[in-house]
Amino acid sequence: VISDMLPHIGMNKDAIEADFLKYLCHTLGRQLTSEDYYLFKALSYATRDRLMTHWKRTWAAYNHNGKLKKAYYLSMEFLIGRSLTNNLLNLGIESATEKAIYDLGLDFEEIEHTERDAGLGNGGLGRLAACFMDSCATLKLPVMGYGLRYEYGMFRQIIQNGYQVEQPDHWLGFGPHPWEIQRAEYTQVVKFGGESREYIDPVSGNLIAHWEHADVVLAIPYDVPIPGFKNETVNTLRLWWAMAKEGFDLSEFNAGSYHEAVAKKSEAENITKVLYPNDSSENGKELRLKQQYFLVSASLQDVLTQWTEKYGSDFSDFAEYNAFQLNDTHPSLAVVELMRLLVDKERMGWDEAWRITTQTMAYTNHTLLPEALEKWPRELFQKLLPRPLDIIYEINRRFLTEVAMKWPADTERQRRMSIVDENDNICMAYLAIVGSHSVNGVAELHSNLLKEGLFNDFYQLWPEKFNNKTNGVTQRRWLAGCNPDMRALLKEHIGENWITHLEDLQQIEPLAEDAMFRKRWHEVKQKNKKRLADLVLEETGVNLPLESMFDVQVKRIHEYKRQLLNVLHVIHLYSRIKRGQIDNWTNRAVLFGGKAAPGYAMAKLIIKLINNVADVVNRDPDVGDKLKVAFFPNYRVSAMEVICPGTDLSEQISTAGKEASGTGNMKFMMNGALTIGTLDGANVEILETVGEENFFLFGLKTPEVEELRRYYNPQIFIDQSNDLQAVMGLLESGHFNQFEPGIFDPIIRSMKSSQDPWMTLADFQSYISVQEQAAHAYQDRESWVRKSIVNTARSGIFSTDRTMQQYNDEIWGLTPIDTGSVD
Ligand code: DL6
Repeated sequence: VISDMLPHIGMNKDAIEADFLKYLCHTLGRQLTSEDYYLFKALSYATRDRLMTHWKRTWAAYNHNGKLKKAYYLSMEFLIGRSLTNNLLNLGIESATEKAIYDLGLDFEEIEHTERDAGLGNGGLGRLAACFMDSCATLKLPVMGYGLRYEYGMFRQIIQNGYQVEQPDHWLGFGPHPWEIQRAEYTQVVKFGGESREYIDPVSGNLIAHWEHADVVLAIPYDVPIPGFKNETVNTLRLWWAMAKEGFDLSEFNAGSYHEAVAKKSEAENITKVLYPNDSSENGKELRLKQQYFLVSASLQDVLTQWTEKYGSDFSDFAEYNAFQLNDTHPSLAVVELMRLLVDKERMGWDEAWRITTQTMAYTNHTLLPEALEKWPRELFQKLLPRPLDIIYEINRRFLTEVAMKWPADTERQRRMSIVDENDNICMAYLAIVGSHSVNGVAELHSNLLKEGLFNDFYQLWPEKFNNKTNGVTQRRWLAGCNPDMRALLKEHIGENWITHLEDLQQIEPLAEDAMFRKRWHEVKQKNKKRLADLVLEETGVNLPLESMFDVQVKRIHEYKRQLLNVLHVIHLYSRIKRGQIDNWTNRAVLFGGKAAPGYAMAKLIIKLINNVADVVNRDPDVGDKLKVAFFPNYRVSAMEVICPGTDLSEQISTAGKEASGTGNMKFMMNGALTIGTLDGANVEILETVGEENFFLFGLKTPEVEELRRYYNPQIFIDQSNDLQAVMGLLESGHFNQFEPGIFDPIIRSMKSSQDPWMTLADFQSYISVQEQAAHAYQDRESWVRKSIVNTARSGIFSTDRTMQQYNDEIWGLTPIDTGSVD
């Protein structure tokens, strides 16, 4: 490893300071008084240097140290957020670095906050992928992430007149991202279009195909280092960027066809231009299918190139040494691409290629929502991916034969299970299941619902494929990094082993009975609330009183997540204040945040409603500190790092059976918030872990939702509840939209419709009465703090270290590698 030939790079304050100054002055040509951005960049380079030796050694340990099984996490999204603080933490040099910076008379926090979030994901699914990468490196597992380097990440949300307005997020706009390294030497070529021509291979006699007259696009890899926690492992996240093979066509340009001259180039480069901002509905766009194929084709070719460079064309034990995890159906074309590469390129027989493919692929499902299940029209495939389409048909033909053998004469079942449906759409989830040896959901309830409902036919055919892997979050970012005061308090009492063994937090539970500890715990929470309140004030102009209960719902805006139910509760509180029903009142600050998919009109209208209600409530002199409401704009990873430590009550209120898992729920719990929630997703496991006395449970359960759906009549719930009548009365009277008559009618209509799939009104009464219990509980500070401590103490199982250990034990079977031991 070349870096071993260089002088050792010091990890102490003086060495860091010297490198920081060197980058600032010699590389960037700036000085200490320059803008924070340059200070950030210089500090990032100094930090990256300290990752480099271990990164190279890790790569060498994985690739030049005999045969070793590796896993590849294929994901269209990695929602990384900021990296500087996290990398300093995992390197164990945060205090030395902070000291170096402060000694130079600079403000470390300001520099930290200059970093733009790498927003290469929509929400939970993308952030989960980033947490997984952190945990794999910490567990020393040889896992590589593959994704796309979008030039524009998740849009920036601003609020104008209460409405969401989207602005482009050109996160790379300030020049090269300090955490990535281009590796042009590993460039791959990806094909689109043309046609597929089958012929018999004269050597093997197998039916193979030529993919002819295709357009090609270059896939250029950019590698991002993923350090484990103080363990000398630095894994790699490889993000592909699309570049046209032929640059600008000068002859066409000279001939006057400027448009044609640039068209091909920009068409190719558009592939990684922008992240699709839909988290829960299929995107259905040609460009999205191109992105998906681009990701899997480049990644699989990359893996196969590395394999053939070492082992030639002997693939007999490929499946023993390679595992691919498909993050949702987005990369499920990997099944087809691996078949194509093995059959067409490596000239392998179909059966052998299929054995290898199904033994290496594993699929994770992240949603039960039918509208999020991807289906692609056959014609689109024919146009863009003619050869992969042939392969899909052959996979389906063989698969349906297997189904017919198991259930002869059951043609209805064959119809239901076909990868190509009766409308000639390719069902990507079915393709992923058929092509994988493992299919998992992301929380117990969700995995069971997959088996009982959505994938029941497949479960009957292959029960052994189905399993559960409950999600988690990394405590490095979501506790140690984002809550330094709690970290310090924990360190005083139980040390820091929990940073890699989160179950150790259990040791603080007995301290819940120690009044002094509770006092300290409360002080930490209040300090975090102050930090959050300052940010909310800066971003929204709303002042959240620190003694009020901070009641927070931040996540994507979607009807199933029921921000509407929360708004109804806010209106209910407001109506009580106006009616003078304020005996035994608990002051509350309700914070919302989240982005709506740009094409999702109802979600955008919900944002407008929240803002209008906030406006009315916050301006009303009768309300004062009793109730404050704010909508936090441009919710993102770095905002959550301030929001979750400062939260008292975490809102996890989706319609039962709709939220696959949730991971925000875990971040809040870990930081000592209490949950108010339905029995949905991982809430079920949180409740089991903390017990009913430390959780505010309400609402219909999944089977009750399904039962009620058959005869749902929301009017009955309105008729039965004076509170709901008062709330609906205020809404319908236009109280929150006096100058914009009728704008909220679609919301009112949908809640009052018997077809409302989210059954918001059915859960209203139960929700407000449990909210009332939460408000009373908050008044007993000692008891609330006890519950808060218990929530943190029992959050150990919600670490992605546990999740990754389970993926490894039950799906991948990798051996942890001590990179320090490579020779
Ligand atoms: O598994 C990560 C995350 C879950 O925690 C959320 O419950 C789930 O909604 C999300 N799924 C998606 C995919 N599409 N949809 N909806 O983002 O995955």
